[in-house]
Amino acid sequence: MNNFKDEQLNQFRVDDMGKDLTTNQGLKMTEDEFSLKAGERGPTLMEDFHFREKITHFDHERIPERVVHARGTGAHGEFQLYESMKEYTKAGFLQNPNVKTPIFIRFSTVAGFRGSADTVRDVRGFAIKFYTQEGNYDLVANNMPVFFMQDAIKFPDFIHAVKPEPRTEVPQASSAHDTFWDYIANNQESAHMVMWAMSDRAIPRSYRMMEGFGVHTFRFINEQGKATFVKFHLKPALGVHSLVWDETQKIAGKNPDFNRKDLQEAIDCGNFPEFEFGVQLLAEEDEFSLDFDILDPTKLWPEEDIPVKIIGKITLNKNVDNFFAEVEQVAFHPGHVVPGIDFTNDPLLQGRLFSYTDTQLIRLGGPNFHEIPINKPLVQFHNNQRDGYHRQTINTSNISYHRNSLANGTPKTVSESEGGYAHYQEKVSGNKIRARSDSFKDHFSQAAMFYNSMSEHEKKHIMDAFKFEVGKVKSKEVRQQVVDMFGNVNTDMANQIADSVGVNRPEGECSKYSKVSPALSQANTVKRPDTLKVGCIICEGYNSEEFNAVLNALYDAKTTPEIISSTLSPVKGSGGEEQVPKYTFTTTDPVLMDAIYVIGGPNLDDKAVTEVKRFIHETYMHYKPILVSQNISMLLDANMAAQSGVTILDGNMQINKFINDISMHRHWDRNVNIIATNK
Ligand code: HDD
Repeated sequence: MNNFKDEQLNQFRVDDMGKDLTTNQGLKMTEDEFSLKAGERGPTLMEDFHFREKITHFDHERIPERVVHARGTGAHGEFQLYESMKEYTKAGFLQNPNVKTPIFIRFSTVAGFRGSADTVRDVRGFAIKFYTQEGNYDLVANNMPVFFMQDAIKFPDFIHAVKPEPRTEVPQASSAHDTFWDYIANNQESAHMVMWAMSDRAIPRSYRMMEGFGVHTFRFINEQGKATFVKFHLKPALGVHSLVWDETQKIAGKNPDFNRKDLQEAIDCGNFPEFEFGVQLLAEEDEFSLDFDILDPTKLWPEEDIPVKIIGKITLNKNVDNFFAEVEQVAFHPGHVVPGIDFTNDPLLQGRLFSYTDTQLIRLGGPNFHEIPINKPLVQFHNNQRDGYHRQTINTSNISYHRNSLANGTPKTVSESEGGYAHYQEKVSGNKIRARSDSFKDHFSQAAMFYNSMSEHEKKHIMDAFKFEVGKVKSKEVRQQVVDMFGNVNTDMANQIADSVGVNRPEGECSKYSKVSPALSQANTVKRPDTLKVGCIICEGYNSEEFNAVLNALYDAKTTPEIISSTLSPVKGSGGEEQVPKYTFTTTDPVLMDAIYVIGGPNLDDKAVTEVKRFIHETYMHYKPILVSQNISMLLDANMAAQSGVTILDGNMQINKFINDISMHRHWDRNVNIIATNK
């Protein structure tokens, strides 16, 4: 099936390969290495238009990075609807399951600068542009279902607090500092979101393994004008998986582009990332039926109470051709809607509806950013807006005003039945007032529900994250305030944090909240071995029969085996065939693998033994599966073999076990202390 966006972009793609070098005016040049000078050793001449053009263009190459979500990556794909949503919405792209809608997606971190590391602890942006036949629809989402504040007017304050501190511009891409936690303790509506940010969700293994959430309550409107409240969800086919904290910090140095490369490589290999697209629906008459306000963006709708209805699928199937042109210039906006999708009075959403166009004006340099190829809708646009920086269209009509008779009143507005957008006529009344509704005043019940719903290892990770982050705060007063605040969520958790960061335990016990929502635990999501990276460590003379059996099983299970050895030279097995390693012990690292298989070989020298032990040790400490051949099982530390996810290979049964272990990804019940005690 044609991807119409791809066809549109094709008109703008330029291949310079094999071409003559010209100036921007199309003039072929004889020389591009030497500026025009008065004598071989003389000064460069003003006349050198080629030099001036080249340097001027270079001087102007940078545009302002996004004020938030500066670090990210993107890909093209398509949306496939499973069943018509006609009953709830008239949105064209949600009517016919036979129509595929082209999309562009951008994933991002929030706080870090454009060149910061991928694997930092942070929220991840999850922005999707649907190029529909009714214009662009943008779902500007995150990988967490709630937000730090209830009103957009606080967004600049929060961002100032989380960004590097103004005096020193440190720390980069990290919330582990005084101003962030000072903001949190003084703005307690952030409690629920902070619980998510301290959880494993904030350190995803892959953009392909994250859930996405539209956060706000939106409105669907059907053909009859009936409204239904809706929350949007994306669920990854591969389940939700995270890194462990120690890994993230090491990866930030070993491969700061970890998540970016992961996405690009998966798409290049044809392992197209997939996300199910779902909606939670709430009838308008049930607006007040929940025990929180559906306009409050610090609240989620528990899936056990309002199930997520899966209505379609997103597949990412093409990498960008040019990062700047596509990923850097894409401009999202929650206000890019289509008929059948409307807003609610969530004060965070209302404020966002202003901010996004405004930011593009400075970032992309003027009001014509909708004409940049990646932003251009598939349908033509016609109105009386004119001129401005970088205008591309040549509007031939002499008429650029409404109402007119010279152009028969065109471009003309159309009725709703002809596809015109009409805002939902919600009845609104009230006094003008700067205030927060009483219904927005509970800040802790869902924060507690989130914690209550975690598995034991997830709870431990949350506590460890708090201990790290709050432990980095220099102000003891702020540390105390944070501990007191989170005492409202869970006493045991707050006590442990207090003990670790050297402040008093919070007063009183918090046992008010017992609600649990199992869907919040990523431990309950899909587990599959597909695409997980298995480092296969080989050495000259390895057992070919065993290696082939394991490799075939790994491929059958759709994992991604990657061969590692001392050098990149081909390695000969016992059967005479050769394997060409992808990495050496120094060009990759155990933190970059999801599992390891160590076959070794008879010629494993001392240096290789040291490296293999390092790979085993790190992989073990990060709870990842390990398979070792029987003949080198002595490289395992004592008692390690008895631990979960560690296998010594002496037959096919063990290969199957290893594959199952990879599906589990992490083996949390492993005793990681045994290494320390045995050394
Ligand atoms: Fe935002 C970018 C998501 C609240 C103001 N936001 C941005 C991006 C994502 C989100 C994914 C990156 C888009 C891209 O990849 O280009 N933002 C959210 C979510 C929010 C949210 C899910 C709460 C539910 N944002 C929010 C508020 C404001 C902004 C309250 C301001 C009042 N956001 C912006 C921005 C950005 C942005 C300054 C920076 C770059 C851009 O828009 O294009 O306008």
